[in-house]
Amino acid sequence: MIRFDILTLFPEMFASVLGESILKRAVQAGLIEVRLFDFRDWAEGRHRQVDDVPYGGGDGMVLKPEPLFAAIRAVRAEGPESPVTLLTPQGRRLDQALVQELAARPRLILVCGRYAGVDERVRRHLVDEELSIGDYVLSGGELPALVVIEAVARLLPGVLGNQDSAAADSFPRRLEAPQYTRPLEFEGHAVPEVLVSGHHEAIRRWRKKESLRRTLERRPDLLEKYPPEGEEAALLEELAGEPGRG
Ligand code: 4FV
Repeated sequence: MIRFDILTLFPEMFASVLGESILKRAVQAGLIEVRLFDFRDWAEGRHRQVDDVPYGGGDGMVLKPEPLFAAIRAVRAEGPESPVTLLTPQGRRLDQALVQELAARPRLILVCGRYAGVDERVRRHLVDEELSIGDYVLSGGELPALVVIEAVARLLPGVLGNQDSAAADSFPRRLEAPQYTRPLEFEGHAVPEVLVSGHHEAIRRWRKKESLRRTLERRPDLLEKYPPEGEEAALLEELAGEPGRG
Protein backbone atom coordinates (compact mmCIF):
# COMPACT_ATOMS: atom_id res chain seq x y z
CA MET A 1 0.00 0.00 0.00
CA ILE A 2 1.26 3.48 -0.86
CA ARG A 3 -0.06 6.62 0.80
CA PHE A 4 -0.07 9.81 -1.26
CA ASP A 5 -0.25 12.97 0.88
CA ILE A 6 -1.11 15.87 -1.41
CA LEU A 7 -0.66 19.54 -0.44
CA THR A 8 -2.78 21.70 -2.73
CA LEU A 9 -4.97 24.81 -2.85
CA PHE A 10 -7.51 22.84 -4.98
CA PRO A 11 -8.22 19.50 -3.28
CA GLU A 12 -11.55 19.21 -5.15
CA MET A 13 -9.60 18.81 -8.42
CA PHE A 14 -8.67 15.26 -7.38
CA ALA A 15 -12.13 13.87 -6.66
CA SER A 16 -13.21 13.12 -10.23
CA VAL A 17 -10.02 11.31 -11.28
CA LEU A 18 -9.76 9.35 -8.01
CA GLY A 19 -13.46 8.50 -8.30
CA GLU A 20 -13.20 6.59 -11.58
CA SER A 21 -11.81 3.36 -13.02
CA ILE A 22 -8.46 1.99 -11.90
CA LEU A 23 -7.70 4.58 -9.19
CA LYS A 24 -11.19 4.26 -7.69
CA ARG A 25 -10.77 0.48 -7.43
CA ALA A 26 -7.24 0.86 -6.05
CA VAL A 27 -8.50 3.18 -3.30
CA GLN A 28 -11.47 0.88 -2.52
CA ALA A 29 -9.13 -2.15 -2.40
CA GLY A 30 -6.84 -0.26 0.01
CA LEU A 31 -3.91 -0.59 -2.42
CA ILE A 32 -3.42 3.18 -2.39
CA GLU A 33 -4.52 5.90 0.01
CA VAL A 34 -4.75 9.53 -1.08
CA ARG A 35 -4.99 12.23 1.61
CA LEU A 36 -5.66 15.79 0.44
CA PHE A 37 -4.47 18.78 2.47
CA ASP A 38 -5.47 22.36 1.58
CA PHE A 39 -2.46 24.33 2.76
CA ARG A 40 -4.61 27.48 2.95
CA ASP A 41 -5.81 25.85 6.20
CA TRP A 42 -2.37 26.74 7.65
CA ALA A 43 -2.52 30.37 6.48
CA GLU A 44 -2.77 33.04 9.16
CA GLY A 45 -4.97 36.11 9.34
CA ARG A 46 -8.52 36.93 8.38
CA HIS A 47 -7.78 36.56 4.68
CA ARG A 48 -5.69 33.39 5.08
CA GLN A 49 -3.29 34.80 2.44
CA VAL A 50 -1.18 32.12 0.69
CA ASP A 51 0.45 34.20 -2.04
CA ASP A 52 2.08 37.62 -2.37
CA VAL A 53 3.88 39.87 -4.86
CA PRO A 54 7.48 38.91 -5.76
CA TYR A 55 10.33 40.86 -4.17
CA GLY A 56 12.21 42.67 -6.92
CA GLY A 57 9.01 43.19 -8.87
CA GLY A 58 7.80 41.22 -11.90
CA ASP A 59 4.44 39.79 -12.77
CA GLY A 60 2.66 36.89 -11.17
CA MET A 61 2.38 36.00 -7.50
CA VAL A 62 4.56 33.76 -5.33
CA LEU A 63 3.37 31.24 -2.74
CA LYS A 64 4.28 32.51 0.74
CA PRO A 65 6.62 30.44 2.97
CA GLU A 66 4.62 30.54 6.22
CA PRO A 67 1.53 28.47 5.21
CA LEU A 68 3.68 25.95 3.30
CA PHE A 69 6.26 25.55 6.07
CA ALA A 70 3.47 24.98 8.63
CA ALA A 71 1.51 22.61 6.37
CA ILE A 72 4.48 20.56 5.18
CA ARG A 73 5.84 20.18 8.73
CA ALA A 74 2.43 19.10 10.04
CA VAL A 75 1.82 16.56 7.27
CA ARG A 76 5.40 15.23 7.25
CA ALA A 77 5.26 14.68 11.05
CA GLU A 78 2.44 12.17 10.65
CA GLY A 79 4.91 9.38 9.59
CA PRO A 80 6.17 7.23 7.98
CA GLU A 81 9.34 9.13 7.07
CA SER A 82 9.10 10.41 3.47
CA PRO A 83 10.87 12.87 1.16
CA VAL A 84 8.89 16.05 0.35
CA THR A 85 8.40 16.26 -3.42
CA LEU A 86 7.61 19.53 -5.24
CA LEU A 87 6.05 19.30 -8.72
CA THR A 88 7.75 21.95 -10.87
CA PRO A 89 9.04 22.41 -14.44
CA GLN A 90 12.52 22.80 -12.89
CA GLY A 91 12.38 19.26 -11.49
CA ARG A 92 13.85 15.90 -12.51
CA ARG A 93 11.99 14.65 -15.57
CA LEU A 94 9.47 11.94 -14.74
CA ASP A 95 9.96 8.73 -16.77
CA GLN A 96 9.05 5.07 -16.25
CA ALA A 97 12.31 4.33 -14.47
CA LEU A 98 11.62 7.11 -11.95
CA VAL A 99 8.01 5.92 -11.59
CA GLN A 100 9.33 2.46 -10.66
CA GLU A 101 11.57 4.12 -8.05
CA LEU A 102 8.63 6.05 -6.56
CA ALA A 103 6.44 2.93 -6.55
CA ALA A 104 8.89 1.27 -4.12
CA ARG A 105 8.16 3.85 -1.41
CA PRO A 106 5.51 3.48 1.35
CA ARG A 107 4.60 7.15 1.11
CA LEU A 108 4.81 10.15 -1.20
CA ILE A 109 4.31 13.76 -0.06
CA LEU A 110 3.48 15.84 -3.16
CA VAL A 111 3.43 19.66 -3.00
CA CYS A 112 1.37 21.28 -5.77
CA GLY A 113 2.58 24.76 -6.66
CA ARG A 114 0.35 27.52 -8.06
CA TYR A 115 0.91 31.01 -9.47
CA ALA A 116 4.51 31.69 -10.44
CA GLY A 117 5.76 29.10 -7.95
CA VAL A 118 6.87 28.80 -4.33
CA ASP A 119 9.11 31.08 -2.25
CA GLU A 120 12.68 29.82 -2.70
CA ARG A 121 13.02 29.19 1.05
CA VAL A 122 10.37 26.45 0.79
CA ARG A 123 12.34 24.78 -2.00
CA ARG A 124 15.70 25.20 -0.20
CA HIS A 125 14.74 24.31 3.37
CA LEU A 126 11.79 21.93 3.14
CA VAL A 127 11.67 20.30 -0.31
CA ASP A 128 13.79 17.17 -0.75
CA GLU A 129 13.20 16.57 -4.48
CA GLU A 130 11.60 18.28 -7.45
CA LEU A 131 9.74 16.45 -10.24
CA SER A 132 8.64 17.68 -13.67
CA ILE A 133 6.21 15.87 -15.95
CA GLY A 134 7.44 17.80 -18.97
CA ASP A 135 8.90 20.98 -20.44
CA TYR A 136 5.74 23.06 -20.50
CA VAL A 137 4.17 25.40 -17.93
CA LEU A 138 0.88 24.50 -16.27
CA SER A 139 -1.18 26.65 -13.91
CA GLY A 140 -0.70 24.29 -11.02
CA GLY A 141 0.97 21.11 -9.77
CA GLU A 142 -2.34 19.25 -9.37
CA LEU A 143 -2.39 17.60 -12.80
CA PRO A 144 1.29 16.58 -12.46
CA ALA A 145 0.45 15.10 -9.02
CA LEU A 146 -2.38 13.09 -10.61
CA VAL A 147 0.01 11.88 -13.31
CA VAL A 148 2.39 10.65 -10.61
CA ILE A 149 -0.44 8.92 -8.68
CA GLU A 150 -1.75 7.18 -11.84
CA ALA A 151 1.68 6.10 -13.13
CA VAL A 152 2.79 4.78 -9.70
CA ALA A 153 -0.52 3.07 -8.83
CA ARG A 154 -0.47 1.09 -12.10
CA LEU A 155 2.71 -0.63 -10.97
CA LEU A 156 1.28 -1.86 -7.67
CA PRO A 157 0.35 -5.56 -7.57
CA GLY A 158 -3.41 -5.99 -7.76
CA VAL A 159 -4.18 -2.53 -9.17
CA LEU A 160 -4.39 -3.53 -12.82
CA GLY A 161 -6.84 -6.29 -13.67
CA ASN A 162 -5.87 -8.85 -16.32
CA GLN A 163 -7.39 -6.62 -19.05
CA ASP A 164 -4.27 -4.53 -19.00
CA SER A 165 -0.99 -5.36 -17.31
CA ALA A 166 1.84 -2.99 -16.47
CA ALA A 167 4.21 -5.80 -17.40
CA ALA A 168 2.97 -5.48 -20.97
CA ASP A 169 4.18 -1.89 -20.95
CA SER A 170 7.21 -2.19 -23.24
CA PHE A 171 8.01 1.44 -22.54
CA PRO A 172 10.63 2.74 -21.85
CA ARG A 173 12.81 0.42 -23.95
CA ARG A 174 10.61 0.19 -27.07
CA LEU A 175 7.45 1.78 -28.44
CA GLU A 176 4.37 -0.40 -28.57
CA ALA A 177 3.58 -2.39 -31.73
CA PRO A 178 0.37 -1.50 -33.63
CA GLN A 179 -2.80 -2.94 -32.06
CA TYR A 180 -5.97 -4.09 -33.87
CA THR A 181 -9.41 -5.37 -32.83
CA ARG A 182 -12.69 -6.26 -34.61
CA PRO A 183 -13.86 -5.63 -37.32
CA LEU A 184 -11.42 -7.48 -39.57
CA GLU A 185 -11.97 -4.78 -42.26
CA PHE A 186 -12.94 -1.19 -41.55
CA GLU A 187 -13.59 1.33 -44.30
CA GLY A 188 -11.50 -0.83 -46.56
CA HIS A 189 -8.61 -1.04 -44.10
CA ALA A 190 -7.80 -4.66 -43.24
CA VAL A 191 -6.12 -6.10 -40.16
CA PRO A 192 -2.63 -7.53 -40.99
CA GLU A 193 -3.18 -11.22 -41.88
CA VAL A 194 -0.47 -12.50 -39.54
CA LEU A 195 -2.56 -11.32 -36.56
CA VAL A 196 -5.47 -13.58 -37.52
CA SER A 197 -3.22 -16.47 -38.63
CA GLY A 198 -3.23 -18.17 -35.24
CA HIS A 199 0.50 -18.62 -35.83
CA HIS A 200 1.69 -17.38 -32.42
CA GLU A 201 5.41 -17.40 -33.21
CA ALA A 202 4.80 -15.40 -36.39
CA ILE A 203 2.59 -13.00 -34.42
CA ARG A 204 5.26 -12.56 -31.70
CA ARG A 205 7.91 -11.88 -34.34
CA TRP A 206 5.65 -9.45 -36.27
CA ARG A 207 4.90 -7.47 -33.09
CA LYS A 208 8.59 -7.32 -32.14
CA LYS A 209 9.51 -6.12 -35.65
CA GLU A 210 6.74 -3.48 -35.77
CA SER A 211 7.72 -2.26 -32.30
CA LEU A 212 11.29 -1.88 -33.53
CA ARG A 213 10.12 -0.14 -36.72
CA ARG A 214 8.11 2.42 -34.77
CA THR A 215 10.90 2.92 -32.24
CA LEU A 216 13.39 3.44 -35.08
CA GLU A 217 11.07 5.97 -36.77
CA ARG A 218 9.94 7.93 -33.73
CA ARG A 219 12.40 7.36 -30.88
CA PRO A 220 15.80 6.33 -32.24
CA ASP A 221 17.21 7.67 -28.95
CA LEU A 222 15.71 4.60 -27.25
CA LEU A 223 17.76 2.32 -29.50
CA GLU A 224 20.87 4.26 -28.37
CA LYS A 225 19.85 4.05 -24.72
CA TYR A 226 18.86 0.34 -24.92
CA PRO A 227 20.98 -1.15 -27.76
CA PRO A 228 19.24 -3.93 -29.72
CA GLU A 229 20.51 -7.38 -28.95
CA GLY A 230 19.90 -10.90 -30.33
CA GLU A 231 16.78 -11.21 -32.45
CA GLU A 232 16.27 -7.44 -32.45
CA ALA A 233 19.49 -6.92 -34.39
CA ALA A 234 18.33 -9.42 -37.03
CA LEU A 235 14.93 -7.73 -37.27
CA LEU A 236 16.58 -4.33 -37.66
CA GLU A 237 18.64 -5.80 -40.52
CA GLU A 238 15.40 -6.89 -42.17
CA LEU A 239 13.91 -3.42 -41.67
CA ALA A 240 17.02 -1.83 -43.16
CA GLY A 241 16.73 -4.14 -46.16
CA GLU A 242 13.13 -3.20 -46.86
CA PRO A 243 12.46 -1.13 -49.99
CA GLY A 244 12.32 2.59 -49.30
CA ARG A 245 14.38 2.23 -46.14
CA GLY A 246 17.89 3.01 -47.63
C1 4FV B 1 4.80 21.50 -13.69
C2 4FV B 1 5.36 20.72 -14.71
C3 4FV B 1 4.25 22.86 -13.84
C4 4FV B 1 4.53 25.89 -12.77
C5 4FV B 1 4.08 27.05 -11.98
C6 4FV B 1 2.73 25.18 -11.42
C7 4FV B 1 3.43 24.88 -12.70
C8 4FV B 1 2.93 26.60 -11.13
N1 4FV B 1 4.87 20.81 -12.55
N2 4FV B 1 5.72 19.52 -14.15
N3 4FV B 1 5.49 20.99 -16.00
N4 4FV B 1 3.95 23.51 -12.69
O1 4FV B 1 4.13 23.37 -14.96
O2 4FV B 1 5.42 19.62 -12.87
O3 4FV B 1 3.33 26.71 -9.81
